[in-house]
Amino acid sequence: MDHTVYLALGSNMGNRLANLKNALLNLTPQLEVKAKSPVYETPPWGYADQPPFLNQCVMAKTYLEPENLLSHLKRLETALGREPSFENGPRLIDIDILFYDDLIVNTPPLVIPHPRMHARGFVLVPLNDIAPDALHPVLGQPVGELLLDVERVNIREYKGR
Ligand code: PH2
Ligand code: MG
Ligand code: MG
Repeated sequence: MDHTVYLALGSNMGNRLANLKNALLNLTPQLEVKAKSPVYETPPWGYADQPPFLNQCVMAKTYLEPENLLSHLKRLETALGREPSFENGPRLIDIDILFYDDLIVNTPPLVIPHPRMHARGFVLVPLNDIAPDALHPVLGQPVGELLLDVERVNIREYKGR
């Protein structure tokens, strides 16, 4: 478990909270989750005509190399019931790699840090709860500083129903 990774989870279909919980439970044994942010309800970004998302970030340790981590996460998304959608469209579960140590990778489909994370409140708000000082290896700024520049209207901690 010698690598530190930050992941972003999102769901806006079905039982959203259960989808996030199931995803976390199924990260093991390849990953050990060390910190979890609160869950936030967030307005859909990129394509407005869809239900609100629940979003959460976690820090985990893993022995998987980046390519194998990506395959593990994609396999898990499918196992949890995710079906193909369109770009920014509704999804049962999305698990994105934000940071992998301080590595920079640009070999699509693997792009680390996540290419749009620094502009998205639904990522930075929960990430800031667990890692305000984590440095974005491309931009050289800590998460807490990136957060100052993003829209965070209607991003609220989700208390469930
Ligand atoms: N994910 C997207 C597109 N838009 N909006 C919110 N609020 N949360 C998401 O996780 C999200 C999104 C594509 O992955
Ligand atoms: Mg994704
Ligand atoms: Mg995503």
